[in-house]
Amino acid sequence: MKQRLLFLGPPGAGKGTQAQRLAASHGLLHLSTGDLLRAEVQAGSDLGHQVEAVMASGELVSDDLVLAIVRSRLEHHNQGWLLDGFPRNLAQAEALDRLLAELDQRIERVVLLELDDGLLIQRLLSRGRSDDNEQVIRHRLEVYRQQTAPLIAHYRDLALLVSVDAAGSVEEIGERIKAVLLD
Ligand code: B4P
Repeated sequence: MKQRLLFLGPPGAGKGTQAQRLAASHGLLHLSTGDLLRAEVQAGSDLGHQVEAVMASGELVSDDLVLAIVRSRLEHHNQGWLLDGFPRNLAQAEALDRLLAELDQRIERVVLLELDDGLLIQRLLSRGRSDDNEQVIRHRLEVYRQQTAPLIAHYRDLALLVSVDAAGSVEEIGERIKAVLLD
């Protein structure tokens, strides 16, 4: 199976849910920028204070902060990894390419999880995280369309992209993902 992966998709598509399962079953490092940022907020660190309001509004945290977090985790990790929710815009994707070239590593596959807006909103509202009210969710979807969706073409051009239908049970989607990582 491919060992160096990105999960891409709109908020609520289930990136975190699927990434956690796949990383646990295949011994990959699971790097969720969302989880790492939330941990900083919870810990009340300086970084947490800087990002709290941005996350609550549904905007993206600054590229420099996110990149520093990713760099510190990948720098000393030579085995398989799964990046979940990063990169989130073209600047982050280009910075990741530079970082990986420096570390002599490369992305093997990008999995795009696709789901209708109706289902996304439904899932996020039932998750009930503090940034999951309808107004913020709609804004996050807008940010996704404007800033993150251009990455689909970027990774398609690099022949790394595979799309997976993210509607169905967690198990069904997990099987679809494993199937596209085999060859
Ligand atoms: P993230 O933490 O990345 O979260 P997400 O996109 O909202 O959700 P995800 O797709 O992982 O869905 P999940 O599995 O939880 O981002 C949060 C914020 O962090 C961003 O808005 C931004 O401010 C900041 N941030 C993160 N990364 C950044 C970056 N690189 N640069 C700048 N800012 C960044 O699933 C959603 C819900 O659906 C869950 O309740 C789950 O249980 C449920 N679910 C999952 N699969 C299901 C299924 N098959 N059926 C039914 N329910 C399902």
